[in-house]
Amino acid sequence: MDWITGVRQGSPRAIARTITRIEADPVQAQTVISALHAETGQAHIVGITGPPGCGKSSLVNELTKVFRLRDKRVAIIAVDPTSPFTGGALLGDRVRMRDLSGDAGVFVRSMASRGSLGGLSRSTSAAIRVLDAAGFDIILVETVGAGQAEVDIATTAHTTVVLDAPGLGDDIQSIKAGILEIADILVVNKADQPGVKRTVKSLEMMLQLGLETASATSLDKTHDAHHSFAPLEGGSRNEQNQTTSTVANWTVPVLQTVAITGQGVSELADRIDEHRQFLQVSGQWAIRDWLRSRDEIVGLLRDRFIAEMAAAVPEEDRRRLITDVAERRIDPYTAAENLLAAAGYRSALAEHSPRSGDRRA
Ligand SMILES: Nc1nc2c(ncn2[C@@H]2O[C@H](COP(=O)(O)OP(=O)(O)O)[C@@H](O)[C@H]2O)c(=O)[nH]1
Ligand SMILES: [Mg+2]
Repeated sequence: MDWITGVRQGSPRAIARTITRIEADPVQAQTVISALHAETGQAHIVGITGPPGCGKSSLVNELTKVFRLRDKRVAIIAVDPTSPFTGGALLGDRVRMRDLSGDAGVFVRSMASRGSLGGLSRSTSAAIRVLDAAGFDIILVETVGAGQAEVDIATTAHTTVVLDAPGLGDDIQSIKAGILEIADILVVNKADQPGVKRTVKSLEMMLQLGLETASATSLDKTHDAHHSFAPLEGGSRNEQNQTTSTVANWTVPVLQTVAITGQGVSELADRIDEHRQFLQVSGQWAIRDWLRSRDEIVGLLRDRFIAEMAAAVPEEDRRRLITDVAERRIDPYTAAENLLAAAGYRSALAEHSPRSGDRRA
């Protein structure tokens, strides 16, 4: 198993190969993560998201230089919604990243986001774990703020930086209100361009509005989809939140940067570090780890479950079942029950029917 030694030693080739293995095959991912999980948990995972063209890649590049000057080892994952082989923007990114290459303290990788429902793929979280185990201090994950990936990054990252730039949306807000909820740090990049003040003002207004409408319990809305799974670990999320509600809250700063010159990037790096400290002191670092662990388990269960279902029921039968629901011959609950039964699972309805009484006793 010399790949694992290679990853531990931070060998770029070993890391690159391991990530490739993960991308190729979920079974490989299982082997890799089982071996490395215990050695993860140190890296600061920072999500960088925002509309296309706002300067995410340029900023990631500058940010990396700043962190390198501070002796941090930095890994970069650029999640491209298209294939890494066809993504046009990537060529420019490669040119930009060139001044970072040759530095053993920097690792750059682009990954496709396909493979899960529009969001971050399972292999992206696995790759993050690999880089964590490889000892990188900071893992910057660039995602295009264009859908599920931006919400996913908030559940994956410790710190989420949301970028905007003047002149992207004109009168229409280029950043949607929803994305502000996931921001720990807001950045208006291209501060050298006209309209910066207006963009900053409107972001500050939206932040203020959000603060007024958000209830104190909405700490992490992005996790609500899985709330029914929360009791897995006993302590509910609310219980956990109560432990931190007395700690001072984080105020989302609105920063200005010029990624092509590096202006303001050092302050951004400061704020990212401050946010890490805030998370650790307030106990939220552990909470986010807990939530991420839960989401990861749920995601794996879901993948596994769907795969089992697919293996148990031939595709044409599954298709026919879907058609039956679409054409109102049966309802979706019955269809799901049929699939469960075909895969050998007990019906949920049976639990509540009187006939199952003797079985439970
Ligand atoms: N004027 C100006 N241009 C910038 C700035 N940051 C990035 N750009 C340019 O904006 C374009 C898109 O940048 P890129 O980093 O690829 O954006 P991404 O799609 O968000 O990753 C490139 O041509 C950059 O050179 C900035 O602060 N000021
Ligand atoms: Mg980019």
